[in-house]
Amino acid sequence: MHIEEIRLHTVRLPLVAPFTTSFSTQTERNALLVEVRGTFRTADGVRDVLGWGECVSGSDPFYSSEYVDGSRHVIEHYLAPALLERQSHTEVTAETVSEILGHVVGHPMAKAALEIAILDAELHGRGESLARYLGATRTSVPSAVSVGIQDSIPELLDRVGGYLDEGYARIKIKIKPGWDIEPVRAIRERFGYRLPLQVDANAAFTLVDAPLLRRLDEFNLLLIEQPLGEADIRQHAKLAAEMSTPMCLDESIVSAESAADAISLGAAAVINIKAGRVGGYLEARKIHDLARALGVAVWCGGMLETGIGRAANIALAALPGFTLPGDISSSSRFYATDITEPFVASGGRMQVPTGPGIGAEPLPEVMREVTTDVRVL
Ligand code: OSB
Ligand code: MG
Repeated sequence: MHIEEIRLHTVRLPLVAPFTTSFSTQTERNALLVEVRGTFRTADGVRDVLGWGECVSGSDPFYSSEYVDGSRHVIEHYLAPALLERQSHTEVTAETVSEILGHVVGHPMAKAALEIAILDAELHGRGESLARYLGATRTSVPSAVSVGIQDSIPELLDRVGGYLDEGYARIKIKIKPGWDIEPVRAIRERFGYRLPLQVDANAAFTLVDAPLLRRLDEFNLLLIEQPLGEADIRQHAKLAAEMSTPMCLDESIVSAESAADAISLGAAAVINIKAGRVGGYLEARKIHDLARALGVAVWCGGMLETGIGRAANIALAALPGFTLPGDISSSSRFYATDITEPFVASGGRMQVPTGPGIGAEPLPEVMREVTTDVRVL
């Protein structure tokens, strides 16, 4: 496409309830959205196109090194200028974005947001959905939910019960040292051993905790997600060899290369794929393809996305290798008012958007209320 303008919108959305992980408690989401306007050449002429992408970095650099203000800065001062410079002599396409931005070290979430906004615009030009473009084979995907750390076991059981009443296909609970075995035991005692259940530690443990973590083996969990540090791929392999619960990596998988390393070392029986963490939906598809070829299950992670990021995640999760339910819940799980038409799961499933591109766009009247900053690049 030819890019005419890139706009960065920062929005602030209150959460319906605080979301606590081993690394923070969040009561709102500050999200950075990329809007790309330009033109796209088709067989019948040149069309105006518009695309949207969501940057999944959080307010603070606690999940990974990226954070909203840093992402906005690197897009404004490095990434967007690199794309605009390139198109002064060569056409920029979504499939060349990661190569064009390759000289900037890191910042995968910022790069991913630009790539998906350009891809959304191009797919609008071609009248093709993201799901179809990526190679999706399903028209709906299972909808599962991530439950934050609660103040007490009774509150946890209430929340889980509420989500089960809503029909979610699987429950994931966040764990940390001191909130680990007992919450899992309580859920099993209340809801039974057949409920699809998994845990996510967000890197809060070390190998010294192996004897404790092994106690999770008796609870028939689908998987344990990222118990150890981001850089600890070898330690995860060691821990995996000592546990029967399947080992799943999130933070440690930053590229197709790290996915291949983790799989070959025995550190990942399962991979949580988040497009932002790996630099975009194209790299995410690569990891899917690699894992599928090697018989490793993948599922689609979430980062409290607004409807823009959620729409794209649903398309990704419709690929055939996504054999476990993803952290793809209804918009209402986090937001009373989403910036797009809300996504609503029904019967534990979410319909895959069929419209062109990601199949969702911000509602101007909501954007007017929640926008805190706009930059025109
Ligand atoms: O580790 O999967 C994670 C949210 C923010 C940062 C990291 C994680 C999460 C979640 C939420 O678990 C998943 C969702 O968006 O539903
Ligand atoms: Mg995780």
